[in-house]
Amino acid sequence: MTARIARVKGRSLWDSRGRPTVEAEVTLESGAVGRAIAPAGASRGAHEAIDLRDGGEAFLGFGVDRAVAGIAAEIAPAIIGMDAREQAAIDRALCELDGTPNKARLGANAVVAVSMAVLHAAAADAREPLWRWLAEGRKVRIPLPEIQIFGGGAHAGRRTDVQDFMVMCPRAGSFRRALDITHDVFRAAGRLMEAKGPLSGVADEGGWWPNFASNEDALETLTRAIEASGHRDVYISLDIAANELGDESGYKLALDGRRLTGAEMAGRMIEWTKRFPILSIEDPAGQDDWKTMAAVNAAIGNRVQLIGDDVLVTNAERVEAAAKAGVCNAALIKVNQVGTVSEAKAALDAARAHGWGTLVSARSGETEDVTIAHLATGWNAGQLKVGSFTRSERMAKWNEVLRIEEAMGPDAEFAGASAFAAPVAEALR
Ligand code: 2PG
Ligand code: MG
Repeated sequence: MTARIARVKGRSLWDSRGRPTVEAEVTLESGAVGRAIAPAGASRGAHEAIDLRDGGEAFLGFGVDRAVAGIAAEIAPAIIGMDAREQAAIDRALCELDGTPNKARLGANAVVAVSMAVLHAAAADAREPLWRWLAEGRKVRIPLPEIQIFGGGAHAGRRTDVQDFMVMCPRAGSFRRALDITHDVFRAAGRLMEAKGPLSGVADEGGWWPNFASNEDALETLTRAIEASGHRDVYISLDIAANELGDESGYKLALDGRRLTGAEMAGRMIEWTKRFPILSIEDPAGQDDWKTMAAVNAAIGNRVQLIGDDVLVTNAERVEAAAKAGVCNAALIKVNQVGTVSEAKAALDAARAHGWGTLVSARSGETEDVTIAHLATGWNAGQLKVGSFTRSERMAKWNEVLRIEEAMGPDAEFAGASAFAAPVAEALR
């Protein structure tokens, strides 16, 4: 009975937006089984790995029959017989088999599902929960959650330009307490919107649908919601997803009726951090506008977390280049952005080597798959971004971390402020 791969099966299922997605199931000779489902982004960077979609009329072109067929025809024969515990070798084989720089041939959706399913199978074979299998005996921290209150941008019909209005509770002391506090802020935000009239459902990641007069109106409402919750030490975290707003030639804030140059965009970000309790900003400029990113980082990177998402696309080489250029102090890690578990881990390790914060992140299109809860904990990433505080494709991940925290018992250590790059953690003290 060995950990050699005996069977690899792909199938198409549905994601949280009701679009087709890929599930992979890997069975080992020992009988251990691992399963994983590919997530899908809506605000994507140009340098990301590419999903294989069928195109055509059916399912608006989002079908995944070709990706699933590739698992049976090519991926399964290539990795059957390999040892599931050799994740790096398997991921290398997947990359070589695909043969493109961005997984375009077999599809990042097929590749990531298989890569993560192999990981699950190896942990199941060892009879360990995935987080503990990944920790390899090292002490790991429970991640600090970054939780959305309003969802905007590409996840909400562009009702606000800023994509994610989130909160973080670095002093909560435990994951459970951080969620309790977030619950109160989320409800307070809903009550404020109800009182003003514009409460109208939730966006793609479960946050309140953002009916605001301006981006700053949203920031003010969130600040008031935090106050109304009665909790202290709750901070705002933004994903500007500025890639969706423009590039080095200028940024369009449609809701505010403004066009900003890169320098003005940097100025706007810096100003917001002075007016609102903002602790973290993701993608304040377009993916290739490193000049604006570096300007923001130089001005406030000593006290505000600046996360690269579309700018880094979970790519270790881009992390290295970005570190040289001084564009951010934290990296968002999305396995499907690069395609395999090993490449995502390499990007995380590169970011950590530069003293950055690291956040394992979901995509806007998700499922019941909770792999990221285990990656964030087992890799000791320090932070976890999942989306908001409603809908089970989001809550499943938060709930999984609660189980992990309970399983760790008195040994559980909440990452809290230690999750940030040293200067930001220091500024919080
Ligand atoms: C992001 C993610 C999650 P998407 O920009 O960080 O919020 O969005 O999955 O659509 O890229
Ligand atoms: Mg982002």
